[in-house]
Amino acid sequence: MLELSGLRDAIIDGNDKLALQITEEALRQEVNPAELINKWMIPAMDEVGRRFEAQEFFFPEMLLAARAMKLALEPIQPLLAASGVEPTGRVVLGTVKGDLHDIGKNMVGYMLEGAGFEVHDIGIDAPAEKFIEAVREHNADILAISALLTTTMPGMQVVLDRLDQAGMRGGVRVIVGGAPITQAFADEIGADGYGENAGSAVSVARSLMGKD
Ligand code: B12
Repeated sequence: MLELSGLRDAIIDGNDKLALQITEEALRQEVNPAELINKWMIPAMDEVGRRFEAQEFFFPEMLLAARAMKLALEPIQPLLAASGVEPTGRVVLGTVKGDLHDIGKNMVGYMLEGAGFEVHDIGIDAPAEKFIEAVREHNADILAISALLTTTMPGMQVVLDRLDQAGMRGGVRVIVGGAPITQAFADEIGADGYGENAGSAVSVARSLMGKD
């Protein structure tokens, strides 16, 4: 019998091939992708974070775990993004300047695509100007910004300020998220929405589009 705790352990151990193998087998056995992500994969990353904080893990271990997580997410991505419906809205998505974390951002992107949004991902370490240009280029309805470090959170305020200065703040709804972000922080910087996880990113985005 397939032991799904092996997926969590493979990610923590940075064993990307095993993590992928278990994920593929689980999907063949029709295990729900949401269960794989929420019960085994995200807790694995939380454990990696805990070990990093406790100095049991260092940067290389964290990087290997992230690689394993990303590889294991590959066969899940098309399932999250599968949707044939009309675009619900256009989203520009990115991680703020100075921040290289993108696993959670990517999951938000897949889920938004799955909910029918057209998603333009501008990647990681994105300066404010890059967000502004992308919003303009794609005529975005929603700008979704991710930050995983307490030191990069203020970069979100910079993006909002630049949007304001460019006279574009009224034309786009801004949603923010990432592990250190809270509703209080979102309110403080004047964002239109906050999502704790990829699922709530979708409900917030839908509600901002008036699609509740
Ligand atoms: C993997 C990882 C890395 C990888 C990232 C690889 C990659 N491609 O992403 C690497 C090794 C590169 C890395 C580097 C660093 N990291 Co790191 N990292 C992590 C770790 C273990 C997991 C992050 C993750 O992927 N989580 C899983 C995903 C699914 O969750 P998530 O990102 O939170 O996303 C969800 C929600 O937050 C939300 N969400 C995310 N974005 C958005 C956006 C919107 C709009 C919405 C609505 C929602 C939303 O939805 C997502 C899905 O549900 C965390 C610990 C942790 N548990 O968070 C530390 C952690 C974030 N890292 C940390 C640190 C310190 C660093 C480094 C500074 C380490 C160093 N000394 O160099 C560097 C910084 C590099 C940089 N400039 O960015 C600290 C941050 C502490 C702090 N207070 O700021 C943490 C918390 C570890 C710890 N406990 O100390 N890291």
